[in-house]
Amino acid sequence: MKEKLTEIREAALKSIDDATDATLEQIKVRYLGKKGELTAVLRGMGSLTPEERPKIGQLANEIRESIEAAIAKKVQEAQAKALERKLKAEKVDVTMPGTALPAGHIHPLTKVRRDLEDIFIGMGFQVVEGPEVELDYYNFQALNIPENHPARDTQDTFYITDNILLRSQTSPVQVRTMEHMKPPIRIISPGRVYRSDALDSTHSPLFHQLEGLVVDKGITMGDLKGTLETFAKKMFGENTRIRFRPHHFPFTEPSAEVDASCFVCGGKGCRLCKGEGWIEILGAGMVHPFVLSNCGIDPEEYSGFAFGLGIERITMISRGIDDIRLFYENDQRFLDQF
Ligand code: 2NL
Repeated sequence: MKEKLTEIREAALKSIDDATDATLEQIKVRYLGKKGELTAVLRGMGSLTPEERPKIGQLANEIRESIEAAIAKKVQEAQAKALERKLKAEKVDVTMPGTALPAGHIHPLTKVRRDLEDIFIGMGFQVVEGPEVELDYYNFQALNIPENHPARDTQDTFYITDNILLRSQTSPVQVRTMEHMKPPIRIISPGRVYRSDALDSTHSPLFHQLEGLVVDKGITMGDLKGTLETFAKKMFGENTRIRFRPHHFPFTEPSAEVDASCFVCGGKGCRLCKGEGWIEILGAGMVHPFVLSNCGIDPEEYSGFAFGLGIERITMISRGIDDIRLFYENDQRFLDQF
């Protein structure tokens, strides 16, 4: 019987040693279960002498314990191995450098609009906005643009009905402001404007304008020049000078086109200014008395100046961009340069 028990122990320990997770439970049942081999041997203890019985009983218990211990050890090893595998698979190297995600950034037109706004806010102007779908009255009539003026041609303006259109300038915002604001008025109106132009390197049916308007008692052309000179120096550099060339707009009198000295060559003439030394930056003038009275402001008591610039144009000049279409195509290779 003793030999039989030792055989069982050797066989059990060997098969535990070779066991996998799946077979370990079978082995346990095979040796230690109610119908197991060890139990079967112990059942035959009745045939032993009273002296042999406790010795064999003790041996059987030792064997049971050693089999149980071997199984427990095997289970623990398997668990440790599984944990190790899991830790290895899920390992995170916290010292690894992060992956930089490609970050978006401000569109050049937005950047320049904000710069322009900051410059004029710094001079005491208020930013006002208004509708892009406008009445003919605010876009043309109130601004002293006559019925037969070429700007009113359906070739140039997007009409929605006879008297509703997409604004072709941001002046209507200023007309609306003058209607309800008492002077002193110091405002800029940036925003989208629409003209029925074919798209080419310098024209787009949608572009962005920023207009300025100052109305108060005693406003003169000197105030206009000083304001625009301060603006030009802040936008293009402290050495920038400006000059006025006579022009005509229906809504200002007198009117002027305004040039800035070329910030690349300083006025000597170069590729940017096409040898001129000067670059046209905006149109301006003294608000026409008709426009003031259309808006309920007495031109005998008040005077004002106004100016309008294209944000695309200013951006193209200051950033050396030669094609307006680049602003709207959202080509990353273009946008990433700003
Ligand atoms: C340009 C330059 C300009 C104005 C816009 C304006 C607005 C009011 C009254 C008078 Cl409410 N003028 N705006 C003045 C001069 C020039 O824009 O090249 N426009 C076609």
